[in-house]
Amino acid sequence: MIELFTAATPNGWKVSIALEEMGLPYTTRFISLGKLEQKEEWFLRINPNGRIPAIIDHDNGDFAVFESGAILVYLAEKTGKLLPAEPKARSRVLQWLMFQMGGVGPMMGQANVFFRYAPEKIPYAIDRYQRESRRLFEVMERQLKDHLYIANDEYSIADIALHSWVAGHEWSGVSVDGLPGLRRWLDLVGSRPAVQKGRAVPPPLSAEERAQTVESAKKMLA
Ligand SMILES: N[C@@H](CCC(=O)N[C@@H](CS)C(=O)NCC(=O)O)C(=O)O
Repeated sequence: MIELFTAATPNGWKVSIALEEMGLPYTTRFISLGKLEQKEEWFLRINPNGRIPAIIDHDNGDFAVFESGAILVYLAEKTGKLLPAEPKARSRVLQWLMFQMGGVGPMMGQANVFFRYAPEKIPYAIDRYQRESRRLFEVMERQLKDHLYIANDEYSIADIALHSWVAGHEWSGVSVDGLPGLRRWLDLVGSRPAVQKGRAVPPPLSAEERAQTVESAKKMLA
């Protein structure tokens, strides 16, 4: 059984969606970011970076994996699903996965920080990260106008990783106007039952928990 340590955020949803898609049984351990549980000593032994998500594979000698991209690859290799074996097709999936991990995630993450949480509004920083996110969406548009899915016309872990972030474009203040291929793909991936199920893990925060998480984020960033 896989034990998933997660919270209701894009990086967390990547893993719950993948587990749902792959039909792997798992238990969920909700980590309260509001209470900074991710920085506690017991959790740092699972993820030295002190962030969610992480997994422990209890069917593989209690093997722990952190970093959402590495978790997606681990689960794909474990099940033989959503990551092709043929070298070129596999490389294309990994290229788009890295594009998410090194580009879309960090840029949208920083857009959220400066647009939503920073104690002072710094227009240059907000603009910089929103514009860079939009540029990355335009890169995706060029690919998605001729391809059903992002890597190979076949659904993969790269779609899971990218969709988890891009679906939150409104929260980041980044428009998808004028990007018909991206919008089609957002609807296509978003309509998958496993995506909807995975995005509901863990259940949405109460208003109080949400306020506490926002306050903690603001304190960490002050
Ligand atoms: N590169 C990491 C990023 C993980 C990450 O930033 N997680 C956020 C939630 S989406 C988190 O745990 N934030 C709390 C903190 O920074 O302490 C991954 O992809 O797993």
